[in-house]
Amino acid sequence: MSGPEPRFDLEQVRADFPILRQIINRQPLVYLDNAASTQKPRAVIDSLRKVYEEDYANVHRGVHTLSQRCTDLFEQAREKVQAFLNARHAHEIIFTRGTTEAINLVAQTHGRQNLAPGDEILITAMEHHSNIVPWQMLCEQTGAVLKVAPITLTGELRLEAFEDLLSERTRLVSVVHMSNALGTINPVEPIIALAHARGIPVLLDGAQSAPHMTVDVQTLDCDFYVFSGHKLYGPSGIGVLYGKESLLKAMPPWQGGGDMIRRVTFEKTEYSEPPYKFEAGTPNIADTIALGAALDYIGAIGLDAMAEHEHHLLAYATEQALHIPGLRIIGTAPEKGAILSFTLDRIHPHDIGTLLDQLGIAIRAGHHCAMPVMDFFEVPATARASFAVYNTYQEVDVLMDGIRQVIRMFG
Ligand code: C6P
Repeated sequence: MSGPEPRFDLEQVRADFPILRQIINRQPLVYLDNAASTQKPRAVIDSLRKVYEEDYANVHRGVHTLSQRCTDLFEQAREKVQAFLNARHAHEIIFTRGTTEAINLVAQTHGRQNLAPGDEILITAMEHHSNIVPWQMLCEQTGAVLKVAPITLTGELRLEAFEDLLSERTRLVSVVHMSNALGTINPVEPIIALAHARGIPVLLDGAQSAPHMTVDVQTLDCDFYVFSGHKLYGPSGIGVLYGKESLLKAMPPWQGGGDMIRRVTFEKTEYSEPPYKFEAGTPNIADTIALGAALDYIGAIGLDAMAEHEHHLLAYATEQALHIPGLRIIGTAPEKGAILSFTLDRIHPHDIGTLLDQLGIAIRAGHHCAMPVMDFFEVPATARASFAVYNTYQEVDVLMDGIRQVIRMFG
């Protein structure tokens, strides 16, 4: 049980997450399924309760005090996201249900508007289904073609092959910042530079990067960046699309309804400006405000200190895993986030997941919504342990002991 001490009070952080005190299957819970969704700190739970007990009303509509107060809290959350991503303007932040909805929004607005038959969208071979299927649907609708940049056996993007696939027909590049199946952190700076040199906009899928590294959308100069609140200690059902002002202004609206209009007559409707143009209907008010509380919580600890701790946990877990006979790590890129995907000889990942659960250890087993990645590595699925701010070296030890027990049980 060893590794550098975190730069924050880990015991205090653990105490902030009430769910972590649970006993699961007669064992203290060891929660290592953070890439799927993180647990919620008291500050987020309290924020939700406070909104519903003290501040709740519909937003952007009422002249009454509660509606104005709730609107202020809602718009403050937008400003917190703006600061979190260092976006130039608050109106570049659009609230969605999550990463999936944000990518679909871009596909059906920017994509529909800009793609013609024969045009190309370039993704990579390590994408989550959320960054594959919306583009396939768009291709069916427009006659565009989906191109896929290959990866290596370590799980890294082949950058030269990516560059070769950029053609004069490429209209959009959409790339995962950090892979959920492999942990790979993609070299997004050169990816963006290569695409921009040809005038091609770039979307970054930040579902896994936002919780684990500081992202500055102005420095990166990405055109779109998307993430989900629930992987970032916030509630589920709330996520973010960041888009550059000029792109958002040029995009048509997505859904029609209340809040996204300036004036409606039966003959013609004038739309609002971004972000409201893309936020039709009553939004997810309380969860948006609680996402703001999650960002405050992260800010108080410091995302860099969190990332450093998670990196140490990953290094420790990787080093321990390498000593386990028959364990194969899937995803060995030098630049990796806090994800350990693995298989065991002759034991199906679902059995690993089920048996570890009996020991109180929560991991994810499956294809992780990245079936093409599984196909590439010729595995049906992997077992995946993923780390968050509240995990400890001792929990890594419990995981490794658990894996050894699983191997013993299968003889
Ligand atoms: N990955 C995982 O266990 P949503 O479901 O919209 O919040 O996020 C989708 C998504 C998109 N891109 C990446 C890289 C992701 O990791 C995810 C969600 C979870 O790995 C659930 S499949």
